[in-house]
Amino acid sequence: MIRKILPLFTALALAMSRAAFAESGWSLLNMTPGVTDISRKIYGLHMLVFYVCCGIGVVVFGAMVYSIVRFRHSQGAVPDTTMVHNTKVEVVWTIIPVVILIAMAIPAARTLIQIEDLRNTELTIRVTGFQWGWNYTYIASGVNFFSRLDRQSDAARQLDSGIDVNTVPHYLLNVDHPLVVPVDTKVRLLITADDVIHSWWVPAFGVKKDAIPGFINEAWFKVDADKPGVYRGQCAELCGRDHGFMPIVVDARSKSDFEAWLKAQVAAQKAQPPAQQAREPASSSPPAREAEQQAQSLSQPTRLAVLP
Ligand SMILES: [Cu+2]
Repeated sequence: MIRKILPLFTALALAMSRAAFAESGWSLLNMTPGVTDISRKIYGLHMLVFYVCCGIGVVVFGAMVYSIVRFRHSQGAVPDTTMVHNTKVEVVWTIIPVVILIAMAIPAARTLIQIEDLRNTELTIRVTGFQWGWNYTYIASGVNFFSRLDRQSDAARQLDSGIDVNTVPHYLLNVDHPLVVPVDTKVRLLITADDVIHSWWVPAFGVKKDAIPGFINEAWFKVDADKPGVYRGQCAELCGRDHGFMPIVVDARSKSDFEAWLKAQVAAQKAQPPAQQAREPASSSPPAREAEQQAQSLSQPTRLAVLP
């Protein structure tokens, strides 16, 4: 009877503890596996190293506690004052960490090489960070727009705004124009900046790359075909006063939805007279005019240099 009940009881206890763990919020402390192959690999590496650290901790502290208890003075232990070194032990405590480090370095290097592999990308987007927002250019189609903190968050964040930030959806994590990308497509980002160093960071994609003025950094991601959705990130490089107010939002859509969106953007861009193009964020316009438009529409003055 007990043999039958015990596995059931154990399974129930496990399920309950898992649910309690998820509800407690403790699971939020860990990294998430994300929605790309690379992000899952990074998560796997993180867990591997975490478990290795746990194992080392248990062995080292276990040996320490055992020695302290077993060889205590009250039990008649006498310290060996003559021993200065022990070659065997020294060889062992050198070889074991070296083996552990190599065992961790091999999968890490493999993933790093994959992260840097920018062959066979299908869509290229230039990402330009500025104080304080992002500009996206779809290289092949020329579609270009600014992506800044959404107006609701911007209004609520002002001193004495009187707006309860809890009423603002995705407070400080929402933008006016999200970056739209297709799922199941290898998207290449060319990341740069106009003024100071920023960093384009979307945890769910496993991408965090510095945006440096005068340099173009590359990164890529490929969102799982079955994971369209909205993914959020932030600037990850302290870039000045409003560093905390330049979130990133990526809208990953199905390939057909993306194509339709891109077509509409291109058509809208063509339909606009040149003067209007300079004012409309979802269109291509000369950087100097964009700077004017930025300065007018932002609540604080903004500087936007012409790209080199
Ligand atoms: Cu920044």
